[in-house]
Amino acid sequence: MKHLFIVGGITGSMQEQLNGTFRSHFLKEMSDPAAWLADNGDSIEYVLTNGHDGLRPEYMAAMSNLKLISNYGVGYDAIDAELAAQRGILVTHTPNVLNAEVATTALLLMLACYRELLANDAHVRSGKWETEGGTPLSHSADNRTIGIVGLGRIGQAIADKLAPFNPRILYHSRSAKDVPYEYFADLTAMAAEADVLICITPGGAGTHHLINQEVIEALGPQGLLINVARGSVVDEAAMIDALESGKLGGAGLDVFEHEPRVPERLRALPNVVLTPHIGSGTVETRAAMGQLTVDNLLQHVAEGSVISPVPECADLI
Ligand code: NAP
Ligand code: 8YV
Repeated sequence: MKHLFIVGGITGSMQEQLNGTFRSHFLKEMSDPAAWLADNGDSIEYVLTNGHDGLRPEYMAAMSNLKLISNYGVGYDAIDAELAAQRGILVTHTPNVLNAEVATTALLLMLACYRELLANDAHVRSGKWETEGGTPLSHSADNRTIGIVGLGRIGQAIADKLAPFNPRILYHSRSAKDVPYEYFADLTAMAAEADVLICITPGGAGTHHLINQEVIEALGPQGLLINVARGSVVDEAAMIDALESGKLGGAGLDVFEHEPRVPERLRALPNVVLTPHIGSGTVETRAAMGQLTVDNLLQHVAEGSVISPVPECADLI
């Protein structure tokens, strides 16, 4: 049996599939993880974690024989993949199987903002429709200029899913792609041109506060900011200031800088729609992600290879 260190929770189906090959050690069941790792760290060859928790550097350091970190999620900014690669440790993640779901979440937030879904729902529930009449007209989501920040796997799925809304699609990423959309190397210029910005880059140092005050104010009083990437990509304080002062029209947010803590000022705003990091959070998509997470582990034990390594580890294969 191989020893598997599990950070966070896993589904029953994942556990069942792991049982024949691994002896699982759950971080959440350890009263003193540092002491446990001091005694047992050398036996751990495999880690299963997720995009929220990653793997703390001191835990990784305590696992001298670690071979593979399998991440239940596509974003792995909470794992130091470069350090892992230097140590010869493979990191795998779950690309592609969640593209459509996260794209749906981005559209859900955009549509809820434009069509004032929350205010309209609250109006009916309160009984005011009967006593006071209908609500003010909302705004159309059709025929908008939409700037996608990060036109990767999910960004492309968002563009595809937007098609029936007849958008003009702009995009910003580190390099231009062979796609029929307008590329903007300058994010502020794209924000000035767009009605909506949809953020779907990775998190981490490279994108920290990419959406800053200048970008937010360029998006403007009628503009809508949708963030399904990572909370760190947006300067949350600057965004809240702009939402409060009317310099930014509205926001649909699935991720937050210090989640699950969401500032009271943000929670109090009427011009935002907030969801608790549910981008990929359906039974169907989490099952597909869980399967790929497990398959990476099982294939490595059986054949020494993996299905979906992160780019930093490409040379290790
Ligand atoms: P991907 O295929 O690697 O695409 C990432 C895109 O971001 C690429 O277009 C890349 O541009 C761009 N990018 C990276 N660094 C950038 C920078 N500094 N400035 C501008 N653009 C930059 O990744 P993906 O599979 O689409 O996933 C994207 C991210 O979505 C994940 O890493 C995760 O953080 C987030 N996510 C969130 C949820 C959720 O539940 N809310 C679910 C899944 C994923 P280049 O191609 O030019 O390098
Ligand atoms: C998950 C995500 O919430 O894949 C990602 O990067 O952010 C989401 O799909 C998370 O990683 C699951 O643990």
